[in-house]
Amino acid sequence: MKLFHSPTSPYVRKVVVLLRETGQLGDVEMLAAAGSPLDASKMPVAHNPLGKIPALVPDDGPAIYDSRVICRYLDDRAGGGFYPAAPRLWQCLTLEALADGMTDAAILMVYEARLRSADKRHDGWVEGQWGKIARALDTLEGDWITYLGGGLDIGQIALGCALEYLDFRHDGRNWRNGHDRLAAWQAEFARRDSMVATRPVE
Ligand code: 99T
Repeated sequence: MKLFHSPTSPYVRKVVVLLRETGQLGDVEMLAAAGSPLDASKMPVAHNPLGKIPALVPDDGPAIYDSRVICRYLDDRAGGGFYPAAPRLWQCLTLEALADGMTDAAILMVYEARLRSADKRHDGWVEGQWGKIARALDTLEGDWITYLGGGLDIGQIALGCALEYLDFRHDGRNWRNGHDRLAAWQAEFARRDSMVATRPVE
C-alpha cells in the first residue's frame, strides 16, 4: 500500500499511529506530500480530488480517504479491535469526530495566519475557531475522563493527535489551563511508543 504522508499532519499521524499499533507499518510505502488550499501541486490530486492528505492507495483497489475511512479500513484489514462494539462504538466515533473537529479548527487558524495577507485576516473568525476548541476542551474535561480511562480505541488516538497538534501549532494558547485531568491523560498517552515515534517535526 502507499500512503501520501506529511510529518506535520495530525490526520496522517492518526493513520501512522494506528499502523504502528496494529503492526502494519511495514506494509506501507510512505510518499511525501505537502500543500494547502492555495497550492495542490504536491498533493495527490489524482488519488484524492480534494487534494488532501492522508490518502491511502491499497495494492488491490482504488484510493481511500479521509483519515476516518483509512483508519477504519486498516483496523478491518488487521482485525485491530480499535472500534469497540455498540453502544460504546457511538461514543468512540463521537470522540473521534470531536477530536478531528478540534484539529479542523486548529488548522483553519494556521491557514488564516499563513495564507492570508495581514490586511485580510479576520481576528473574530480566528477566535471563533479557538472557541470551538475551548468548548471541546471543557467538554472533554467535564464529560469524557471516565471514557478515556477505558481501552485504547480510535477516538483516543484521534484525541492524542489533536492535543499534540495544539502544542505544535498553538502552544501560546495553553490548552492545559483549567483542564488538569485531560492534561494528565494526554501526558500518559503521549508516552506510547506509537506517539513518541510520530511526534510532528517541521
Ligand atoms: O486543505 C488542503 O488543501 C490541504 N490540507 C490537508 O491536506 C490537511 C493536512 S494537515 N489534511 C486535511 O485537511 C485532511 C482532513 C480530513 N478530514 C481527514 O483526512 O481526516 C496539515 C497541517 C499542518 O501541517 O500543520
